[in-house]
Amino acid sequence: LANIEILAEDNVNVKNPWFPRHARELDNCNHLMTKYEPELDMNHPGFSDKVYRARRKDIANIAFNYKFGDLIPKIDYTAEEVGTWTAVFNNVLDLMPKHFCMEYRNAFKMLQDDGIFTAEKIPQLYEMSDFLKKHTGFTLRPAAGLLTARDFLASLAFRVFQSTQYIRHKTSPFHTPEPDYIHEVLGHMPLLADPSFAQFSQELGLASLGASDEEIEKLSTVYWFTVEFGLCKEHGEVKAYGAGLLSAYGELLHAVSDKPELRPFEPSITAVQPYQDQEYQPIYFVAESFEDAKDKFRYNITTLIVITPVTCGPYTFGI
Ligand code: TIH
Ligand code: FE2
Repeated sequence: LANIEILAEDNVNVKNPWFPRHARELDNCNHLMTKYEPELDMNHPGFSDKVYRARRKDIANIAFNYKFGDLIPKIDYTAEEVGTWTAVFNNVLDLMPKHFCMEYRNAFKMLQDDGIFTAEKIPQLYEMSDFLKKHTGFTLRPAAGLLTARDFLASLAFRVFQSTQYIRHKTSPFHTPEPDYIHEVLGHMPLLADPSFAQFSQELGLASLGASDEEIEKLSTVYWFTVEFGLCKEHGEVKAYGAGLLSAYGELLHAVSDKPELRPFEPSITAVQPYQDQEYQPIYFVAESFEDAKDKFRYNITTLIVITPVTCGPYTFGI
């Protein structure tokens, strides 16, 4: 843990903050938020499970030692971890036809056809990274836990998605308070193979480079209500595309019930909507489509934040 600096959550108003200019500089974008770790949160399902906590530490060490360009190490998942995967995977198979958006269903099928997605084994991070690289150029790198919004968003600018590798505690397969590998693989990764979605994700990331903490807060709120908990329309029906819904069936069923309030996705409104992560969302934003969400974001972003014109790696962004 020695090489990890923990940032205070209220580290606000930094002027001209440093930001990465190349994917290799993401080696410095590994600051963790500690709020849900099993060590610290008494409500965490793994709080009193010593074996679970030790396993989490071992897996986190892979991320702490990882450097840009390294091969992603293989993890031998235990039978217990695979059991948790199987339970969530089978749930996704049940819910997907009716409730998950078409882009997700298409990518899921490709992953099944490639033999990467099966109920019996947890795909390795490097397999998922190779798959995404072929489709949209996204690559994956191991993260030790929940990263600060600034670091997480910065990686998206380079089409890099930082992924945890540990598995949620076996006592709560259908909902975890923090991201885990099942959430990353079944929630996020299929959509990162979709070109429009990948582009939208990258543009959120590019907008974050050089942003103030206040601006980062707006961008991470947009991220929260789209990439994590977004709904979209499909032939007049409302479908889920947010990863926090796709990997957690309790919240998915809540989102598509008549309980929550649904509002149209509108970046300037969405970006300032307060949210919480303790309970199911009371409000969701509905996009017309990914193309529409991407265009709305692109054309309204300058009303939300002052864009730092950047040329970083192969990408240029600005006005
Ligand atoms: N609640 C999600 C799940 O159980 O898969 C994980 C998270 C999504 C967003 C924050 S934590
Ligand atoms: Fe997530």
